[in-house]
Amino acid sequence: MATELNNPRFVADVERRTGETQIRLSLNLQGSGQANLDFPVPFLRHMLHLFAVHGQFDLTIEATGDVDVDDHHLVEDIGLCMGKALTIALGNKAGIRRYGERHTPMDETLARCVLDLSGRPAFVLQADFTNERIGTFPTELVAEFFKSLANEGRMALHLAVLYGDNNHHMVEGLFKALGAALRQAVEPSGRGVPSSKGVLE
Ligand SMILES: [Mn+2]
Repeated sequence: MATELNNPRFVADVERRTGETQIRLSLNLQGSGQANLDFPVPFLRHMLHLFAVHGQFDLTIEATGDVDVDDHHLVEDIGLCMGKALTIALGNKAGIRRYGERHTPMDETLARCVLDLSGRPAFVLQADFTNERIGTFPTELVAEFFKSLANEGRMALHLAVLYGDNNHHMVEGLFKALGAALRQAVEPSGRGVPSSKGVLE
């Protein structure tokens, strides 16, 4: 199914309401690292603040959800909305680099992100987390968030913690690496759509 895609505008607003979550999100890929995050999952706020700063993106999120049940729905749906915003903001991806990669040390931890804004969702996370929770945040939701982002952002997202001890540092390294790698991938590079097929959908 062909869809009309505009040239990249680098900004997008997304609103999503379900019986489980209510989310309003604004993303500016050519921002300056301003994060305004208002939702009741403190650890994810901390991580997305790092993502915005290290990617130099402006990111505003106002969200509520059924966190009295579990953080799961809100974390997953914020990932979906971020991916959707990325897809809208990049349009036909003309003139961007497409690929990004970054290693990020965080004290004793080394994290890596390699991504391709290919239009084809794929997700790999290699990380040996040792704690079930980081603060009150269920560690298994780290993968859920990134998977949602990769699916709706239509990217191949490869994340790895090469080594490390502290679980907080491991996740922090991943989010910082993601921000920096994504920034690289959306930077200007030539004029055309960066694919031998001529389209990236
Ligand atoms: Mn921290």
